[in-house]
Amino acid sequence: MTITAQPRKTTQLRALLNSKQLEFLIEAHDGISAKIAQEAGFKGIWGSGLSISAQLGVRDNNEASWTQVLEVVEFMSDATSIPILLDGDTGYGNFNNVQRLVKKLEQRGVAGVCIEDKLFPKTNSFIKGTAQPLADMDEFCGKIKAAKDAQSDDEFVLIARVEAFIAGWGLSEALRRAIAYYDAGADGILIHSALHVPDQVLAFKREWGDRAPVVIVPTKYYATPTEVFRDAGFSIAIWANQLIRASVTMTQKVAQTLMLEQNLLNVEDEIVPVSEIFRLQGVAEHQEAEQRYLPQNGDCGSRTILLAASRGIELGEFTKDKPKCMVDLQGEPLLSRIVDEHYSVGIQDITVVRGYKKEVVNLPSLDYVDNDDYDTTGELVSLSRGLQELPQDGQDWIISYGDVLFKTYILQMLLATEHDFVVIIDSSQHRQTQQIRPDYVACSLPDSTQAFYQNIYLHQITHNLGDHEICGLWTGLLKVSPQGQPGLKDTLNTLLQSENVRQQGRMPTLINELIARGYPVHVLYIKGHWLDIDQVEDLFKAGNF
Ligand code: SPV
Ligand code: MG
Repeated sequence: MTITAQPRKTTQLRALLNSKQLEFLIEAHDGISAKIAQEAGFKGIWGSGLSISAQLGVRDNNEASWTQVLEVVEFMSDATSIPILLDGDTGYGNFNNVQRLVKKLEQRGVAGVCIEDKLFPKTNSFIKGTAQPLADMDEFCGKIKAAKDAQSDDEFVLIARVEAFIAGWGLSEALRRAIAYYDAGADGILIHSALHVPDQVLAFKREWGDRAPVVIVPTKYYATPTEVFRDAGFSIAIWANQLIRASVTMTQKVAQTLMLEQNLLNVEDEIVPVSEIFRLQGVAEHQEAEQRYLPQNGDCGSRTILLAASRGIELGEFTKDKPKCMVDLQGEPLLSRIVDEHYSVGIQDITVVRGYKKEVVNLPSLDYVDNDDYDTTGELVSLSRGLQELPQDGQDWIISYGDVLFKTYILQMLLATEHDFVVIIDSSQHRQTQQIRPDYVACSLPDSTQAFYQNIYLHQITHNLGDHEICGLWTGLLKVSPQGQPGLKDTLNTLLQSENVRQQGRMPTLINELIARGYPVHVLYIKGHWLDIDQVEDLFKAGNF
């Protein structure tokens, strides 16, 4: 496959200028409007002096300094791959200033500049145009020569803008000047007119012929069919201020609505979502770059799914208006403590499955999935909802509950394992647990110093074990590797075909079924250092945990 490099921006602009068909430039005034112009399909951008000054909140009278304009146009250039023709006003000074301008524009990737034959500081052509003196023609020719001599890229474009009609002069003065500017080296002529009809620019073009490309700005004679410009043989038509006007229209409308209504409802559907701003800013590209360039030890490559849909009725009044995961632990919600534990071991992606009083489960930077049937379904339905939303991004899944706290070393141990299914078992918990149906486990080997060096497999999780069979209590933590994830999903989906499982199915049912299907589930033993918030007194324990 051959990769064709895009032509230089200067080459692109020159091609537009010399194209046999009518081409269009659209005004842009900042990075985002430039990007939008490019995405709309325009082949080039007009860096409008009017629009850039307007977006800076100043008049089009050279109130913004030329370096301030340069800064803006640099952002526009960086945001796009199409060429920009900068409206360089009168060149911001004499021949010397024009030379410096051209050099700086080339450095910033701007493909061309248009300079007009008025005096610095200029005024916009549509404000008392006839009161504006024109530049001395010979002095302006000197500027054109200076600009052409300053460019280091042969393709850099210099357009000379003739303001004779604007200043009240007739066709012969316009032609006299255009010829002089062309002879001085201009690559094209912009002939400007403030009439509501295109008569002046058409008359000019008839007399001018095809000596050099002619550019027009039909702001005032906007009603003219574009065919007229095509037939007349103009090179480029510039839509010179429509994007700033469009943004002012919407900005005024939204600001006024919000002022009046003090509510976002009536504007939300009228404006782009924040995600569109992110897209235009290139957030996706940045995220990819982070993967490539940032040390990955910050993000351990695991995602946690926290099952937190149930109320936690055992906590009585504490969970009247919030679910258990949001109960207060010394001034912060339980969920916040759990999230901090996960962050501290480098788990940055956390999905919380909400249900009861979901609206108050709203900590920032977490992904949320809702099980609105939390009242009539069990935790396996919540898990299934959560898993449906997860990207297939090669991360391990840590599945846990939204009401269990762990010392961080336990999470670290779990992250360090490489098996497909791993559970954390507390071997210090035997008959003393207060749970009604405790999740006791039978394993291939009870905890001991030897067990530390061996692969230990889970046989079963059930409350129904004889004393001698119990190797400990399942803590609620399960890790599933990317290789194990399809098996987990498949097993879960099969189980959920049973109405009984949908209503009451718990995680142990799923883990037991994985074992029954032949998936090895590895055991990591711990002794304490975790806390399941089941009763009111646990809240006090958790405060000191
Ligand atoms: C601009 O867009 O700044 C122009 C065109 O120079 S006009 O406003 O018509 O003068
Ligand atoms: Mg201008």
